[in-house]
Amino acid sequence: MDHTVYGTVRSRAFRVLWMLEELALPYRHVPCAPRSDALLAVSALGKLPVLVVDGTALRDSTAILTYLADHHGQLTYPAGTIERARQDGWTQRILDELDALLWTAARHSFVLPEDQRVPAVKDSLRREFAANLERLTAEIDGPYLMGEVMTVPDILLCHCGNWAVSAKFPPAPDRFVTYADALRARPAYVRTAALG
Ligand SMILES: N[C@@H](CCC(=O)N[C@@H](CS)C(=O)NCC(=O)O)C(=O)O
Repeated sequence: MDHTVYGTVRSRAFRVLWMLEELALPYRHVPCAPRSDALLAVSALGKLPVLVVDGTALRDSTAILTYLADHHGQLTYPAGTIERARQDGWTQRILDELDALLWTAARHSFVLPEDQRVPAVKDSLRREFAANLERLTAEIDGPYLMGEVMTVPDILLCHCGNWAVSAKFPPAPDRFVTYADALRARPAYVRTAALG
């Protein structure tokens, strides 16, 4: 299968690139910006990331990771199992409790037109993020989120941890740093980070 990833390493495209590296799949990388001509040519929505698989454009980093995991039977529990229901619960929680707060902070920092930004909201977002991450960290089974098996939500969680550092959110709990550092030491992660 032919894979082309649209989006810079500094965007949520990192998640897709890391997943492809974990699966040792060959891919082409187009490190474009949101709403760039290269991106609009494959997806009128203009949001990153997009993965084009044999000519079909797939949107949304979580949907793309889930497709790749299911298709290759790796980094996931099989669909329809109780473990998979728990895994999907983690995925949705990370999106609700971490990704959404980071994205709202980004919107009020540089995404929205300046006259629509409310910078004061960021203090509240940072506090909520810190409380959510602390509660979530206490529930990490270790060494991965769900114990011995690395799954899609580990990629999402580690990426949100990275994003929080670059967004100058409060420092993560020590236990989270240990968890994320082990993921960051994986050869597939190191290869992905080197793309930037
Ligand atoms: N839930 C989507 C969010 C996609 C998204 O908002 N991507 C950002 C870059 S990381 C973007 O393209 N923003 C441009 C915009 O919102 O117009 C995903 O995970 O792929």
